[in-house]
Order: sequence, then C-alpha cells, then structure tokens
Amino acid sequence: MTTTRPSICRLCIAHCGILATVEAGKLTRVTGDSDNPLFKGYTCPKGRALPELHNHPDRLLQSQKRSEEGDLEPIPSTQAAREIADQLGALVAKHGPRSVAVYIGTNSLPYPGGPLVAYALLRALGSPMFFTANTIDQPNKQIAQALHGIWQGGDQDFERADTWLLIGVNPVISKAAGIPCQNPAQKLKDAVKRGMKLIVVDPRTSETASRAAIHLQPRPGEDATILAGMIRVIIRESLYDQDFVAQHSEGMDSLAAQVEPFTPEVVAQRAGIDAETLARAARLFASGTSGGVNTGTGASFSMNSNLTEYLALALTTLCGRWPRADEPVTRPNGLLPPWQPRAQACAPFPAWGFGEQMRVRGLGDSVAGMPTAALAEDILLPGPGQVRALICLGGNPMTAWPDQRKTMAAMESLELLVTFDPQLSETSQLANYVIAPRLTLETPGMSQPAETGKYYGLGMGIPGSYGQISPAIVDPPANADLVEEWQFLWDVARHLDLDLDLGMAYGFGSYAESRMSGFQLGRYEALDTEGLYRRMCANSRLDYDEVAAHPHGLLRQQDVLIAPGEADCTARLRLDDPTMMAELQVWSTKASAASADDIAYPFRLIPRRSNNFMNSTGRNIAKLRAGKTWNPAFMHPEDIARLGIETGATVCLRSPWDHIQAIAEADPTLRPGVIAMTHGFGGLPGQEAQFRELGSNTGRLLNTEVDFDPYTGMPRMGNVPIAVTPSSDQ
Ligand SMILES: Nc1nc2c(c(=O)[nH]1)N[C@H]1C(S)=C(S)[C@@H](COP(=O)(O)OP(=O)(O)OC[C@H]3O[C@@H](n4cnc5c(=O)[nH]c(N)nc54)[C@H](O)[C@@H]3O)O[C@H]1N2
Ligand SMILES: Nc1nc2c(c(=O)[nH]1)N[C@H]1C(S)=C(S)[C@@H](COP(=O)(O)OP(=O)(O)OC[C@H]3O[C@@H](n4cnc5c(=O)[nH]c(N)nc54)[C@H](O)[C@@H]3O)O[C@H]1N2
Ligand code: SF4
Ligand SMILES: [Mo]
Repeated sequence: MTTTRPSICRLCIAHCGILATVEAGKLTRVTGDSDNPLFKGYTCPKGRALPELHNHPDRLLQSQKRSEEGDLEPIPSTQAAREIADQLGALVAKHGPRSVAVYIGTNSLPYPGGPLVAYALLRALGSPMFFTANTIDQPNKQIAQALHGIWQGGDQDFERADTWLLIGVNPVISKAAGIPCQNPAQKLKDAVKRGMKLIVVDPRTSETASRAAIHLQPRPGEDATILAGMIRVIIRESLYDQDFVAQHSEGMDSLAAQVEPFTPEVVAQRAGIDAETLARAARLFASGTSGGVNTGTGASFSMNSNLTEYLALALTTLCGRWPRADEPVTRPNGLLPPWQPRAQACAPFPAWGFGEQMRVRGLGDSVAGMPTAALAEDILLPGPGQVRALICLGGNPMTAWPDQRKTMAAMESLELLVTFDPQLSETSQLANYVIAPRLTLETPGMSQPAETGKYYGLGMGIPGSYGQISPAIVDPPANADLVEEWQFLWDVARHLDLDLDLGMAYGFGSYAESRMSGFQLGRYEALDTEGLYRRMCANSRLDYDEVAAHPHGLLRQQDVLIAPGEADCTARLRLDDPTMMAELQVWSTKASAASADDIAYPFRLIPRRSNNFMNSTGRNIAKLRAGKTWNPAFMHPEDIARLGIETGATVCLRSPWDHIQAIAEADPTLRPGVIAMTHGFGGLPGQEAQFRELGSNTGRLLNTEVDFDPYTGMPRMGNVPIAVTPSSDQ
C-alpha cells in the first residue's frame, strides 16, 4: 500500500511542511507540500533526503552498551534505562548531584519533549549542570538583549521593510535569522524586487550577499568596528529617529562619545573596506523607514560578539526600527500562548552573575545558559563537584565542541557517557550507552519549536499565527527497539522514584511574553507523545485540535495590533551599558586587524554552512555529499595559485594550537586571505589520516582557554589565525 501524507521536516529551525510517501511500510519519498499555507511547497535537499536518513543501512536499530571488553553490544532499551538509572543514582549518592550533566545538541529540535524532560530530571536529581549548544553558537544574542533591554512590541516585518542589515549570517542557506525561513531565497528575491535595500557584511559573497545593494566584504572579526562606524555616521549626520530615541531610550550621548574614534577612515583601515562605502551603507540604512539588523554565527564566532550584538541592537534603536502602537504584530504566535505586545521597552536585566558557577576560569551561568565550552575542563578537573556522567541528546561533542583533543580526554574520563543517536557518531563511539531513538517521521511532530526561535534572537521564529501538527507517518523498521528520548528519560526518573516538574517559559531572563506554565509527569502516569504535545500547547493561541484538523498546517489571520505603551512605563532601552562601553573603549584602542598574528599565521579561518548538511547530519548520505566525503577548505583562487597548488590538493592548516589536513577548493566569492570551512566533519583524534574519507575537524584548531568571552565562555571559533602550506600527503 502507498500513502502520501502531509507532515513536518524538523531537521532545521524552519520546520517546512512536507508530503511524505510511505510504500509497503517504508518511507520512500519526501517533497514540499504545495498545500501548506506558509511554505507553499518549499523544501531543501536535506528535507528531501529524509527517506535516506530513515532507511540508512548504518542506522542503529537497537540501543548499545559497552561491554567489559570495550565493544558495543545490543541491549534492550528497557534494561538500558534501568541500568542508567542505577548508575546515576549511585553517582549522585557518591559524588553529589552536580556529578551528572546533560548536553543538548541541535538534533533535539525535532523532539522538544527530550530537553524538557532532561532538564526536569536534572532538577529532580538536584543538578544544575544543564548545557546546550547555545553557548558555542550565539549566546551574544541573549546577553546583548539583557543589557540593552527588549522592545515589547517584537521585531519589524521583513516582508514590509525597506532596508535590512545582515552581519555574518547567511539565511538564504541557514534559515538562521533575518529573512523569514519559509523559502528565504524567494522571500529575499521578492523583497529586492519590491525595492528593499539589503546591506550585507560578510567576508564572502554568500548566497545572501549576492543580492545586496551594498556588500561590505571586510576582514573577519571587525563587525563591532563596522557597526561603531555606522553608528557614528548616523549620529553625526543626525540621521537617527530623534523622537523614538528621546521617548524610549537612554544613553545616546555616551554612546556617541564612545563611537567617536571610529571615523570612516579608521574603520576602513581596520576592516579593510572602503571608507566611502561604509558611510554610504550607514546613510542607506538610516534612510529607510522600517527594517532590522540581524547577526549570525560569522559575527558571534570572531570574539567581542556581545559588543557586536549590542551595537546591532543600539543601531536598531537609534533608527527606531521597532514596531509602534497600532501596527500589526509580526509574530503573534500560533502554538505559543497569545500575548498583547505593547509599544514600550522592557528594561535591561542582569545577563550574568547568578546561578551555578563552573569550577574553571571564573565562568558560570548566564541568560544564555551554562558555558558549554568550559564543560570539558570541568569534567577533567578533579575535586568536589566534578562531573562524572554526561547525557547527550541529539548532539555530537566530538565534532562540535571546540578543542577536540580536550573533549576526547574529557569524554574518556567520564564514568558514564550516554548518547541518544541514530548512528555511531564520533561521540557515540566513546559512549557507555548509545540509545537508539525513533527518527522524526516515526514520531508525532509540531511546529512549536520553530516558533520558540523568537526567544533566542531577533528575526527568528515564525511570522504570522501558524501551527502544524503531524502524527507519526511511518512505523519504525520491524524488529527495531527504538525509543522516544523523553519517554526513556521519564523511565529513568521512574526507576529513581522521581516525579518530574516540567516548565515552559515564554521568553528569557526577566522578559516574558506570558507567565511560565508547568505540569507534572508523575511516575505512575501514562502519557504518549501526542499527549505531551497537547500539554505543551495547553495555552496556545491556536486551538490544538483545530490545528490538528488542518494537516497541511493552519495559517490564521490575526488582527492583533500593538497596544500603546502604559502611561506610567519608565523602562528605557539602554544605549550605554557600562560593560559594553568599556569594551568599546578598549576596542577603539586596538590596532588594525592586521596584527602580529599575520606574520606567522597570515590566513583567517571562518565558519560557513553547507546547504546539504545540518552540522554533522547528512554526511553519510550519498545524495547529499554528491561525491565528496570531505569538507573542503575553500580558498580564494589567488591564494591557491600563490601556494602553487590546484583545487583538490591537500593543504595543512595550522593554528597556534594544532593542525589539520584538508582538501583545498577554489572559491572566488571569498575575500583573499580568508579560508572558509564547514564544521561537523572529521573522525576522532587518531583518524587524521582519513581526511579524504571523513573530512577534517575544524574544532581541532581552536583553544577554549586563550580567547574566550568572560560571561558565556564562548571561545574564538572564527577569524582563527591560520598558516597554510601545501601538504606532501596527497
Ligand atoms: N569549529 C566549529 N565548531 C562548531 C561550529 C562551527 O561552525 N565550527 N558550530 C557550532 C554550532 S552553531 C552548533 S549549534 C554546534 C552543534 O553541535 P551539536 O548539536 O553537538 O552537533 P551536531 O553535529 O548537530 O550533532 C548532532 C548529532 O545528532 C545526531 N542525530 C541526527 N539525527 C538525530 C535524531 O533524530 N535524534 C537524535 N537523538 N540524534 C540525532 C547526529 O548523528 C549527531 O551525532 O556546533 C558548534 N561547533
Ligand atoms: N544548511 C544548513 N543550515 C543550517 C545549519 C547547517 O549546518 N546547514 N546549521 C544551523 C545552525 S546550528 C546554525 S547556528 C545556523 C547558523 O547560521 P548562520 O549564522 O547564517 O551561518 P552561516 O550560514 O555559516 O553564515 C555565516 C556567515 O558569516 C560569514 N562570516 C564568517 N566570519 C565572519 C566575520 O567575522 N564577520 C562577518 N561579518 N561575517 C563572517 C560567513 O562567510 C558566512 O557567510 O544555521 C543553521 N542552519
Ligand atoms: S532541513 Fe530545514 S529547510 Fe530543509 S526541508 Fe527540513 S526544515 Fe526545511
Ligand atoms: Mo548552531
């Protein structure tokens, strides 16, 4: 029998509506769903490869346990849950609750019950050690919002805006921020046709930058410099929104004084761009009447990223780019609760200085969560509180965490490492237990996780009031023993005689759109995933059953307008946070980016995403890797020629900390001197020679302890000084 049903691809934050075909009990085809009112048939190659992902011959169909001899052997999942519960109980009894940590990676996104229950389990055990990929991604987004304050009316609508500024983000491919992620390439094309002026700051002419009215192609790592320069032009030429600034912000005069050293000439010299083009970009942005500023990983990886994001928010506020009273709300919510946005500020709130402390480098909790880049060190440091057990959900520390050698030492030193992974990822190869999960289309799904993007940063989430709910589309393969992560963790809690309190927050820090909602998972209760999602959507704006009755997705016109600010509101958006102003002051005294590093390490390594992979997911799928099993080192053709090599040659990339071999590939879209590589590739330490088969791990070139953010631990993961030499090992 063949059935084709609507569902949701959950591989990335977009959560596209799809049509999934099942033949003889097997998922055989995934296409876009032209009846989906939001996505209108859009998908990307990763989504269309869901059948290959589900039916992959290497997929784990049974959970695995490491034997005394060190081999992984199948174990029934119920027994694994019991054994893990016993071991966690023993570790907590012996070393205290802090000895148990959880790490949530990007592939938890499709299964929102997993992180919720994992967090509740840790809390029930008494451990504060909850880590996510956020602090090795863009923790600057929450930090900067806390320091600047949050506009309670939300962000402006891309589809009605006339100017937009994107810095180190490539949403056409990544769906990360800025352009709404439902077919971003088309949305950008339409916007440009309509007359929108896009400004992009990127050392690479990315798929997004290629449509820009002005593309600044700077040296990496100078985003704060460029933003300070733009702000200076806008203030000096009085191009800012004087009414908005006077009514809703404070501190513009001190900001003006701090950006004074950033003349167009200074910025041009530091960033390696043209002074006049910088001034033109500032004037063009300020000349618009609506639009936004969004940054991405390019900006967050290259240090001083809180400052960059803070200046991006300051620029947004200076130009009054926040929606006002009586305007429609851009993101009124669908499967999140209704809220009444107001045209007023939520005052700044503490960004750090509370919660759990790490035992290393003075790092601790922040509004962005616990510092993941310090966890390996904490695991390796003996003494009270040392982490002895790590549970990884949908993440792959051995390819994703900066400094792979240290990460390896940490993973190997643990008494208990548990991963939930459909394949033997690099991390799973080191685990004591690998729990085999159901894959997306074998579980119910909903679009709520895509909406929650808006609590991470501006320009994220779903515009409009939309919801989609999908039942499981295909049964797991016969004879497989596969779990839903949240249910497995609930089982672990049951074995430990724990009831779980689940909490849903709708905002972060002091900013809340609506009150937190909670519910209990009692140990004697019975609940399936559909039931869990119902509870998670209990307060949603759209009725759960009504959304479920629209299997292609429900897009509801909402006439929610932004309410006027309250008469007694005294909250202001802050433009001169003292920590940020001090950082800017020091930043202004820095010499050009062409620093001493350049003599020994003349190249700069930057991150980039590939359309065919989601971090480390997809590399074992032939159709996605299209003949290439490696992640190339993209270099400008002139740089390749200067090394006397050609595309396909092996190069050695050396940072001050380590080296990797990689395969060079010409890319004329790059600024010369800059090398771009995707992460998520490469084997374990010891497998370096297999870079052609496995690719190269860029995290090997990073050091978490030398350059890092003092509040989030975010290390330098971009703009990495690199020496490149041709390698004899062809
Ligand atoms: N050098 C360098 N390092 C980086 C980055 C970079 O650009 N450069 N980027 C950083 C960023 S932004 C992030 S978000 C992190 C990502 O860090 P992680 O989230 O830790 O890394 P992923 O590669 O996304 O790990 C996904 C894991 O989930 C598994 N998986 C696939 N499908 C499923 C599923 O259905 N269920 C479960 N349970 N598991 C599944 C995959 O096999 C893989 O092991 O990496 C960070 N590290
Ligand atoms: N197809 C696909 N989509 C993904 C992912 C994926 O792996 N594949 N990963 C997901 C994840 S986990 C994340 S966090 C998001 C990330 O999404 P984005 O932040 O959009 O990441 P990229 O697509 O790499 O775009 C970053 C851009 O920054 C530029 N850049 C690098 N260094 C600098 C710098 O110093 N300054 C400036 N101004 N620009 C710089 C790069 O050239 C690149 O074009 O994407 C998500 N979506
Ligand atoms: S991977 Fe992302 S963009 Fe691609 S189909 Fe899936 S949800 Fe859509
Ligand atoms: Mo990420």
